[in-house]
Amino acid sequence: MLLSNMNREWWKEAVVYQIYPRSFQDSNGDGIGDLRGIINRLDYIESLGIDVVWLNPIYKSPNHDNGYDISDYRDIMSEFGDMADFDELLKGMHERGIKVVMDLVVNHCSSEHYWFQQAIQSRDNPYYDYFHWWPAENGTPPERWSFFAPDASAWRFNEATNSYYLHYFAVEQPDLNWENPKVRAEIYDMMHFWFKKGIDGFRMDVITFISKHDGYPVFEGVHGEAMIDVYAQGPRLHEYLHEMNREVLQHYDIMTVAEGPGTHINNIHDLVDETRQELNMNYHFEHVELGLNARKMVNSDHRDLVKYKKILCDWAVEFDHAGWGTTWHTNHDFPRQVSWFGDDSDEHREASSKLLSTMLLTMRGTPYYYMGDEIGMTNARFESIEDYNDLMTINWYKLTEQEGGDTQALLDSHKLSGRDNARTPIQWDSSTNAGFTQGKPWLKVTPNYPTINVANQENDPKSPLNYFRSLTALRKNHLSLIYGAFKVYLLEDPNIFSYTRTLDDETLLILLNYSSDNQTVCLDSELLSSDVKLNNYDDLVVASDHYQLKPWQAVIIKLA
Ligand code: TEU
Ligand code: CA
Repeated sequence: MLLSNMNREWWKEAVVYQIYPRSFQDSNGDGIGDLRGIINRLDYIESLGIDVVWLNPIYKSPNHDNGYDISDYRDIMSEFGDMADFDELLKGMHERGIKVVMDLVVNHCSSEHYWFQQAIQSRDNPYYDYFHWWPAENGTPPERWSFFAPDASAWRFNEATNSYYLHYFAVEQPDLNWENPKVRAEIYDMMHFWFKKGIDGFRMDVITFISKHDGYPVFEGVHGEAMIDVYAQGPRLHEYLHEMNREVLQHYDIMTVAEGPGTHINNIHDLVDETRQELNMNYHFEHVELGLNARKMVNSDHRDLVKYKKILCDWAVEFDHAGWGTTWHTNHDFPRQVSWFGDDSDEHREASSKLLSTMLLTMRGTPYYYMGDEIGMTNARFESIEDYNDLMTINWYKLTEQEGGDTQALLDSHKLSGRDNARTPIQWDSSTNAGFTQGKPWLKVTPNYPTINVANQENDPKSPLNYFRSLTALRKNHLSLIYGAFKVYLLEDPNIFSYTRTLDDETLLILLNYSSDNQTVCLDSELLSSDVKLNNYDDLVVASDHYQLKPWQAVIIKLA
């Protein structure tokens, strides 16, 4: 591939760093991270060499789902601060050359939003049509599965209107009715409000769900969680996104990324190809859901490297001619990368966390990197349901209990897969509560903070933190890692992930040993070189027909 043929864009060259504000840094001792806390850590954020920060929702919210239930889209959650703090934060980021992407949560709002409070009064209320309803005189509504409802049903009866409203997520998260042009106009107007403040883009929460099937038909033969793929097939999804692009997005130099449950290779081009004029990027869930059954129960595919590689490689080459992809291992909804994909034992934690970061920053697509992974933070592994805050784990626990199921098995799986694993406070130092708060943290700090923390790693040139900084720097100096052609080797090898990235006259080989054992990697002579650009060990054994890799060794090698 030739750079001169590439359609260069800043968001293709960026590394996105995700901040979950609730858990980043508390500044006033109430145990909840806040905007002032982020402002106080701006120099740290800049030191990482990242380009964009994605903030999870910071809007006014009663926090049934930690900000994903928004009661006022133009105001800041009181626990996080106020609009003056936001303006200062945005300015501070921009002064450091960092762009800011906000979460756009418009599939649903909060049941405390003015629109919903009006809507539930009567069918004549002008806001009634802002939501989706099933009139009770039509009988029981057809099955719709809810992620978070205590009874798993996405319909909830409302007495005053004698109708059921739709909520794909919690009862407190009613779905907005995009079929109503007034709703779309309100949303576009709100997006302009934030773009005029100077934000640099949106990560769009479950944006693939916004178009509902007319008349709420029965989804024949599809039940429970399997409905996710059907939810993503709403008939007017692309019409709405194209309209949003025309009305809002195309007027600014910004980036957009869909959170895309239900996206697959067979439908992705409709969403992200340039000619479609919809969104820039999407993230799918295929590799992070590998090994997960319903209710995030873990199955044996969890450690199947060959399946994992095949998913990632298929997506990497899918954008050869059009569109652009993303890479990620976790976020606030998934376990810590080192605990799920690596080996978080004392022996291998640092090497494996460096390896996983290497994959994310050298694979094709814009990396979305989750806060805390740069120091190799691990899963919290809560023992008791009492320790959980997340309504997902709590509701599935209750559901399992009601069904007379195995609640211990659910807890055991969620120690590995639960969302709260990645939501524990950032481990800044070895002082009380890891330096996150002077008060009582809203979610327990992971007990390994005296060992795993930023302060310890700052002064250690070989720490995961400093390795991550080298990676972001290296990526900036090698456009082949961004625009280069992707080619995989040894696809069927159950331990090794190896691939090249080639642009103009440069080829980089990335060798990753996803195992806690030594591995011999036999490759053709043109793939053997000792010109090492980055290595998570001090040395690399290159023989006449193979490389010898140590446990979780990751190397980036320039080929002659
Ligand atoms: O998550 C949407 C969502 O349901 C998936 O990420 C889901 O967790 C995954 O498919 C399960 O394997 C978004 C937000 O990221 C999440 O925090 C919110 O709770 C949810 O939307 C509702 O707004
Ligand atoms: Ca606080």
